[in-house]
Amino acid sequence: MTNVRDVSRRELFTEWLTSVEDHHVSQHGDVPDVDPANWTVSLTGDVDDPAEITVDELREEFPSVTVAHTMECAGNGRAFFEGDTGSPNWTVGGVSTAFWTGVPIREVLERYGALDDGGAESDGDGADADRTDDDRWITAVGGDRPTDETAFARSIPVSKAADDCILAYAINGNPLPLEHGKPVRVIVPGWYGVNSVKWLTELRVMDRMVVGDAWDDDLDRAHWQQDRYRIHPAGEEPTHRESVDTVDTEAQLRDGAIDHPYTFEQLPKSIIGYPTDGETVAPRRDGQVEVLGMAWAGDAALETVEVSTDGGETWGEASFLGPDYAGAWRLFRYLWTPDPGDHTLVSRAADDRGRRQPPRLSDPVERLDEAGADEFPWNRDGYGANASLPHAVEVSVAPE
Ligand SMILES: Nc1nc2c(c(=O)[nH]1)N[C@H]1C(S)=C(S)[C@@H](COP(=O)(O)O)O[C@H]1N2
Ligand SMILES: [Mo]
Repeated sequence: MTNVRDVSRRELFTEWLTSVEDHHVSQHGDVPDVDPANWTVSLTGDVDDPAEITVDELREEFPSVTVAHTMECAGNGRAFFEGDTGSPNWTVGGVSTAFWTGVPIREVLERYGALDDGGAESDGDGADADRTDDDRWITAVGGDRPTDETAFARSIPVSKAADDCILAYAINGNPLPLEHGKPVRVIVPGWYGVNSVKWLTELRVMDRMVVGDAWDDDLDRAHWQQDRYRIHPAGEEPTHRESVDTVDTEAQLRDGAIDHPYTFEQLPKSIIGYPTDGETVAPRRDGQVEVLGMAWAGDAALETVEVSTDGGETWGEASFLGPDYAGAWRLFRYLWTPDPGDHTLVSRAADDRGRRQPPRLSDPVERLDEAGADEFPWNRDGYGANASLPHAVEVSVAPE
């Protein structure tokens, strides 16, 4: 079961900041009972000084920063795939942008001796000699009320955690509401929402991502890392891995670099907010219509957004307006001088790594590499649906 707030209103893609009320909500189990005064985050695993940190300590004894983060659920857009690819059946409602305030994870790791110096000689223990923060992982565990034998946990590389991730206790300047992870959650800027663990109870520093038996109880903490949120066909169970060479979701897919890619970094994507689907618009006095939307590209920088007003035949470049924060979407604008009648508007984003939204989603495939070069592969749980054409809007232009 998944509990969601799906706010599939196209108009929201003209507003850079999402209000807390309009921010999508997603979790797989039940929201826990939370008593902030007695909540602690334990720091365990490969650290010099394991610790139990209270929420007051996080707020009062560590510096705080505010980061802008466009959080997209990996399943956003899965409604556009053929056939059943799981729930919630998002069209565009699973992406939002907010300011999150909290403690840089780097500060916590440094204070308790959990960061490495990049592989310098260690004193004797050979296993650690070549250890760097790129091949160590940090596993965040959520305090979700248990509904089965799984616990919600996600692993990210220590290098990413120490770079820009935070333990957030506020959203848009106010304390976290229960559904967004009260009293404290992880925020992983530029990565799919699943990595941003809510109701954080433990951070464990490990030499691999979570695979199974690192804890001595019977809860399965590997499920949400290894079995779900993987890009794979139907009828195939993802292989559990201890590590990956790249966290770029598209690079994992390319040429089958990694079996069953993980949904870490967000793929480039854009969504038109004005005009909305089915709308009839009247051009301004100068004959133009201002097409507006939002575009994002995970950890990469957006390079261009193009807009087509003929269903993807020809394209023109949009300009960017407004706020520009790493890890957050950008408002784009395209000035269009239309003829009266019906038009299909499409947008596509490209980033500075050369990644660009493909035009189509593939039909169901038995192997990911059966998808065409201009298609994002169908996958069982419907992740990563960033193709441009399915997100088109049909617009009528009124006669003058
Ligand atoms: N503890 C916990 N954290 C979680 C989840 C969950 O089920 N349990 N769901 C994840 C998913 S799939 C998403 S998309 C984001 C959504 O965060 P939000 O509800 O604040 O928008 O939370 C993530 N963090
Ligand atoms: Mo999600």
